[in-house]
Amino acid sequence: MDYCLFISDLHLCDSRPHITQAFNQFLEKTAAKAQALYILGDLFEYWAGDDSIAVGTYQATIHALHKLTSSGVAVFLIHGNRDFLLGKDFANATDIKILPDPSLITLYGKPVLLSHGDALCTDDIAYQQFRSEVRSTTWQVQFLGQPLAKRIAYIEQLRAKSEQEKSTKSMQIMDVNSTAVNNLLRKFSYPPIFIHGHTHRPNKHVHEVGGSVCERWVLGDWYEQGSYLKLSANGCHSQMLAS
Ligand code: LP5
Ligand code: MN
Repeated sequence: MDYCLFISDLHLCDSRPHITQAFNQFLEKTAAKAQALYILGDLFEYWAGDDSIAVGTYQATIHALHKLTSSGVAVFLIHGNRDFLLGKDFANATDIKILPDPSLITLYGKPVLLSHGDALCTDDIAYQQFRSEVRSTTWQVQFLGQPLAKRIAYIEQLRAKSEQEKSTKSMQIMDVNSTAVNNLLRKFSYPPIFIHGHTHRPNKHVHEVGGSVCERWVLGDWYEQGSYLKLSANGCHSQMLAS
């Protein structure tokens, strides 16, 4: 009970029903015993706006998350690049608290920095330009003003364009930029733990900066096998779900 769990990049969608099933089991059997669950972005393959709550694809997950929060487990979420339109209605339907990206929290007496991680990929200029546009209020008001079917059709085109562009980008461009990481750590006074996802390259990196040591834990995706990070007073441990 005295631990918190961290997950990201599940990319739940109709075409991968086994992941939705694995996630439901994870909520019932694993997250139910935790103090809190932190979802660090890209829970869904995409989220076109909160009117998607009524769409069948999402209902089982929304119900399962609400069941978890009703049982007393606190659930927090940071937006990913695919589900940054999750809003107040989703938060109300699940009783999840949406946190800003990045967020500094304190757990077991230690500062812990949380982020999705896409903002750190500063070498990916095309993505960062796209990101700043779609994260603006003006763009979002205009986008959400369109009918759901039209938004989904646009997202489908965008997904195809993104996949095509990614195939031309190097692995290095699509990773976090080390200066961006160091700048963020400095901004938050060198927290001992930093957890993020997005790159789908699960790992533990140790940064010795500003005379401090920071463990940067990168979460894995759930494409092949579910995984999570467990944080207790004894520190962080990454865990795989049984496949
Ligand atoms: O998600 P991932 O890891 O696969 O790729 C990201 C970057 N791509 C994206 C796009 C999403 O994957 C697509 C789904 C998003 C749904 C969002 C819903 C909200 C509404 C938004 C509607 C517009 O984030 C990818 C990065 C990669 O991470 C690694 O960091 O490289 O970035 C890109 O590939 C983006 C391109 O480089 C630039 C895209 C310009 C798009 C211009 C508009 C095109 C309109 C399409 C119509 C033809
Ligand atoms: Mn992402």
